[in-house]
Amino acid sequence: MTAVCKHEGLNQWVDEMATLCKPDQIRWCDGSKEEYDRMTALMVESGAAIPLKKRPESFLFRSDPTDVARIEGRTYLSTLSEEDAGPTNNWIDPTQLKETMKGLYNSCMRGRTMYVIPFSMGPIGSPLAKIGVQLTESPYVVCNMHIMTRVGDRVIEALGDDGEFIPCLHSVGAPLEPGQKDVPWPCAPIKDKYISHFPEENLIWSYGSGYGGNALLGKKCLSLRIASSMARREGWLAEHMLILRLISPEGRKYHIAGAFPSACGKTNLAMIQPTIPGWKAETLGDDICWMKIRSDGRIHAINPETGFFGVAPGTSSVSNPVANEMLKEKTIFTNCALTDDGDVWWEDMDGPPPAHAIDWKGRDWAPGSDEPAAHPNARFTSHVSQCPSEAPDWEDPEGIPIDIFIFGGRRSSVIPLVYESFNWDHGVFMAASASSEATAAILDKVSPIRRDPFAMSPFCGYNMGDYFQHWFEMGDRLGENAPRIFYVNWFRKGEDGRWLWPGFGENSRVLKWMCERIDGKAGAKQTPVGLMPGEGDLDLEGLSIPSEDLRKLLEVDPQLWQGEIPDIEEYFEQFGSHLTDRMRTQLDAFKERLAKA
Ligand code: GTP
Ligand code: SPV
Ligand code: MN
Repeated sequence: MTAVCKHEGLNQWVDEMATLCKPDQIRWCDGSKEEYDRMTALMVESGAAIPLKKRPESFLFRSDPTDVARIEGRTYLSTLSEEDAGPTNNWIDPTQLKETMKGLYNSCMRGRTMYVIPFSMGPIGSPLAKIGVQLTESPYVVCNMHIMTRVGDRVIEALGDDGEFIPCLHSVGAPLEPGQKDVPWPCAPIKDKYISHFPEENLIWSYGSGYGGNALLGKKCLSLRIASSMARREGWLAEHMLILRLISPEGRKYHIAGAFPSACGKTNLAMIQPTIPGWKAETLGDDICWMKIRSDGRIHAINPETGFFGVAPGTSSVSNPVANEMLKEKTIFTNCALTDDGDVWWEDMDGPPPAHAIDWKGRDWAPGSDEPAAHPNARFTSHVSQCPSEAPDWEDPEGIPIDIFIFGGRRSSVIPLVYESFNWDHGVFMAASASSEATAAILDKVSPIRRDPFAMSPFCGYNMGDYFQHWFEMGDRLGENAPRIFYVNWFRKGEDGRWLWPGFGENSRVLKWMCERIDGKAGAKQTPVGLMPGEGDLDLEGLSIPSEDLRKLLEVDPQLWQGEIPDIEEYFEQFGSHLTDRMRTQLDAFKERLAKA
């Protein structure tokens, strides 16, 4: 039963948006299992969803080929002053953007039902939680939101008659004329897509896309772009980070928050199965982390989401046994291939490829085909409760105290396997100068390597120069309680193109070194880039890795690093007066260390 909403402001906003979008009807979502089942049944009937014989309560969706990932070129941060959005965001004046978008929204839901999805990011009632309400005509979005967030009546109850909520208007932008037959994945052409944020009003307007972060507005739009802007005003952090608990053989718990750009290993690390005997890991989150300093002086983290929207290709019992298990039932698959016996398939899954499959575009596929069977950004949506490594206290409303921050990216050269910052300010500099190679998680091509500070470049809801300053200030407030900061690169390649580091579960060896650093048990050597494990400091027992590879992985080549400097400088330069002198001091000190090396 849908609760009657007594929130006048919310009712009025829903009315106004319905008047603009003109859906045939309006449905308030209650978040129940019945509702989820009703929606999937509807989509199976329409042909949008394919039930999977091999995986109970699981469905395959195929998106429109133009709607397969986030589109950064169509993502906007609309502040009154362009300077407040900063040089890393696309900016349009709010009045102008709203005019354009109102034109698109006008009658955009004709022939369809508008769903009202009240959702909470974070446990309802948690001091860290925020409530949003998404309007959408996409039943696919409703089902994904059921998995990824806390949806329904309990949110309406928590809102009461005057609670604060973040309005999130979404439309796929494909009205139906009377008698017009629907397509499996309605969306608008790329030129009409807009993923817009108005951080000064805590407002989100998304138009034209039904995929991932463009359409599941609790994710990047609310939990990162809008939340990071709120976090700056309110003195907390909203980050693109996984949250992981490591447990040593002695039972000591370490809490790690790690930021890597899209498709650079967050889900894999969040679900790591350590290969070192006696060490265990528990998953708290794989994409988004909200953190506040509490009265104990430490920074505490929650995962605002309730599900995983993870990259499918590459997932196997070897790379990610936890996810492999999690996906056996109750999962939504998008843009994977379909096998003849009613299962999904993707590149680098266990076992040999099927002799025949239907690819993500719905065409016949066989091994040796020119194109992959699954789209490289094909994804699964599964609830946290299905994750075998889920931490029992993952919903703790007060959050988990963080010991370690990890930053990183995907770089086949230059950047070593791991290094530690000398101190907080140096760590902020390391994170701010992070870089990564392009992946399939972004539709529009960016340069082959780009600066992606804190893995937040596409997700920071204000001027990124001010974001760096906010991080420096958080360090000042944390003082002695500040987590230690590390940088990792799992993606170093040899000249022959193979990975130098085995990665995945073996990454636990690097994590163990970090934990031992905190406890003062492991050694490190000084290098110009930071502190690195010296000979014998990494636990490599039972791992056969050529010593030459290891040498490369832990090598700092001052000349190669010199080559990074102009790019880092140019990147920082664009922030002008928004770049704090504290960052310039770090850059100068780094240049000096390199020159002396
Ligand atoms: P988003 O969901 O886009 O934010 O991505 P993510 O950061 O969660 O990335 P994910 O864990 O899904 O990894 C993406 C890709 O990186 C997959 O192809 C993985 O196989 C690969 N990958 C993850 N960890 C490792 C690693 O330790 N070594 C290597 N070589 N590849 C890895
Ligand atoms: C990312 O791109 O970082 C993702 C996928 O996690 S999406 O939710 O589509 O943004
Ligand atoms: Mn992500």
